[in-house]
Amino acid sequence: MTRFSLTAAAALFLTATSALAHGYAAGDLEIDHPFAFETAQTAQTAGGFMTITNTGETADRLLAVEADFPRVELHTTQMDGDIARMIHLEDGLEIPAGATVTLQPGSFHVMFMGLGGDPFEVGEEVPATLVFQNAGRLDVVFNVEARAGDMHGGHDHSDHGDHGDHGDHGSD
Ligand SMILES: [Cu+2]
Repeated sequence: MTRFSLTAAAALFLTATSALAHGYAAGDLEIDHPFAFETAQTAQTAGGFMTITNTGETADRLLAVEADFPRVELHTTQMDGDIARMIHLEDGLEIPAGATVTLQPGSFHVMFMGLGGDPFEVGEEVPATLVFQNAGRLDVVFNVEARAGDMHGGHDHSDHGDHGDHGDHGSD
């Protein structure tokens, strides 16, 4: 990689860009745009999302995510009739060779647990370490973003089908 000194303007540009999308690499894995949604004031949990691509020829496994909370777990969401249930992936999440695994609302996610009165706020950056079986440990930052459905102050339109299901994690 070419090294060069950044002018102030370029540094500002890079900072602004990285707020919108950011990525990481570890071994054969590419991790794109870890983010979380802002939470309600009283929320005890928050979901973390990202895309993980395995460009190699060997499967890897996201074993754990470490961050400064009482618990951090890997979950998946399964529909049980009309009820979305979160299931703790105790063996982690496989990232098959040549595959892209997307952690997203209604599916796989990182669950930050025990927020304890310190909600996630838009613009906040949550440092975490991803622990992979083969690729090892990777420090990343989850950017906290606004919930799309809340930007205009309401849920009048129901065109985001799974948004509400994932929204509160209240039963966790
Ligand atoms: Cu969860």
